[in-house]
Amino acid sequence: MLTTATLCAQEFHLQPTPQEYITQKDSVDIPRQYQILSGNSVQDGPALPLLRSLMPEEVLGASFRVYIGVKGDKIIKKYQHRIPRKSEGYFLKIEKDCIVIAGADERGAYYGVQTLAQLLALDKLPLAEVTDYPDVPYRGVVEGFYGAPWSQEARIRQLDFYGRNKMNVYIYGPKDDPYHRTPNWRKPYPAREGEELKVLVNRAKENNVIFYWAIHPGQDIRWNEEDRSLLLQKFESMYQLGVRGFAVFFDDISGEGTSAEKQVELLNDIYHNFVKVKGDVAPLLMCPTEYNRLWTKLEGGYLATLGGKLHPDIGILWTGDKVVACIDKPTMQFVNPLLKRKAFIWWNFPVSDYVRDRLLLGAVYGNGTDIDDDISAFISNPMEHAEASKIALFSIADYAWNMDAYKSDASWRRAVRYLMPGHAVALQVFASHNSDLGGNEHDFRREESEQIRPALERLLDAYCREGKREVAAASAVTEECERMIASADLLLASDENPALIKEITPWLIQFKLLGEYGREVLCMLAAQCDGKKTELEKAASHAKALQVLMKKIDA
Ligand code: 14T
Repeated sequence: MLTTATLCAQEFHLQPTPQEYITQKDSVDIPRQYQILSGNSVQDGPALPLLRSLMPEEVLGASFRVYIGVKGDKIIKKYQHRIPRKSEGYFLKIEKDCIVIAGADERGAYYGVQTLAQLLALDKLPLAEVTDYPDVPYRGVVEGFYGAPWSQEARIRQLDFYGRNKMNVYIYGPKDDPYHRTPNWRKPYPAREGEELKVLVNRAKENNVIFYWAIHPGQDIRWNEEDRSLLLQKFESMYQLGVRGFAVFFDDISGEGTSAEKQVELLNDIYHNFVKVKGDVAPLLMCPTEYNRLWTKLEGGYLATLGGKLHPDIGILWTGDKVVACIDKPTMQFVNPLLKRKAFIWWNFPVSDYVRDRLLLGAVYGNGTDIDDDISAFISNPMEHAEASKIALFSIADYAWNMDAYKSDASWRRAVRYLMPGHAVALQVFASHNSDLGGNEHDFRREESEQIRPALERLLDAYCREGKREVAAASAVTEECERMIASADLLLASDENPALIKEITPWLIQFKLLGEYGREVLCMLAAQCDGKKTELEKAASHAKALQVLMKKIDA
């Protein structure tokens, strides 16, 4: 029999999947007392506070030692040559009497600590060496959807989630924040909202996430000195709140605002007179009006103007061949030469603002695993349901960190387990049936209910062609209906992840009704085939009632 410890070790998988993880059979007890020896370069960032929060019983002079530093720091000199030559890379080594965390830079050291945090959740620390770095420089999320913006609490949980999943960017740009867009982009935030943003900015820093604040002025901007200066004043007020990343969005607008020449002039001006002057601000970003291939009018020269005239250090967002599309090599081969830089990918998944009755809880698949060298970023636009979005975000973090190793289905299952370890089976059943978007304006579809499809097809086929009930298929479908009902009940009754359950409750109620409905339909089929008239009528009236209930929830 497997012991709990070995079970843990077997199911254990570092997230996001590291580039190289070598373990020995041997392990070491989690040290009770230890001494931390830290290099100069980690004195200011969040790496050391995180390490101290994980290992709170620091004792001066203890024999077990934890070395943490950045390339160039004396304290980790011996391990210098083991640090990957990649930004945000790190080398982590666990020995019998010491732990070494050596980062290529401060964020690298921080990610080394995040990896250690995952290992510390095991019963014993495996003797291990991790050599790791991200494939894509910027990984994260753009809160860029239409609909109810995320709550303060949801955003705080998101930022912690990004830190743990080694995502380094959060772009604030909810379409329904009036101070982000027309009409109020010119005005500073009222005091209360400003204070809340300040809290988020600090939380982002604790998680080593760049908090980008985006402005969306295009619908009513006048290309004059007054609006230029109002925009810079707004950025200045955000800088005062602690923001150190800025973006200007020109998507989904019409009229004057769409001029490439004017947009370029404004962005280059912000670059020279704000970003460069401040000196401590992350790369400036812009979302073009023609932000996907379908909307690109090459004759108009819009993208060529951006490519040729926008300062090369300014990142350009791109959603791919369509508004909603997966990203592959041809996507990048089209756009990069036009932009004259590596596009900053804004992936419109799992955003659901154009299919609001759906939850997009399916696996993340369809993006090329050979595009790491063609993109400067892979950023996801999620659902207005923050917690539910984490299923996709978990795998997006995994994909963008290590494309070669990315396994869509395994990553999806780990995401589900991560969100509700105690109810992973139930949540997996629910997610597997809540993946597709249905028909939609962007023709973007996802696999759904794959595990039951063969049985469903056999059942339908036998019934439609021969009027027969295929027994094995019928019982497989009935069992799936029972699983749906039980999963819905387990999740509705659970207090494991209240924020998630709250978001998905209407869909859980519907899911249970759908399971019950399916079960009744199968009863009808059995009764009909056996010539049992009363039973058929009984099941039919129940099925009809369930249909009425489902219509109500739908509405
Ligand atoms: F900025 C862009 F990259 C972008 O994707 N903009 C919006 C985005 O805010 C929204 O969440 C997303 C998905 O609906 O698509 C863009 O919004 C649209 C897209 C359309 F095709 C708005 C109207 C459309 F007709």
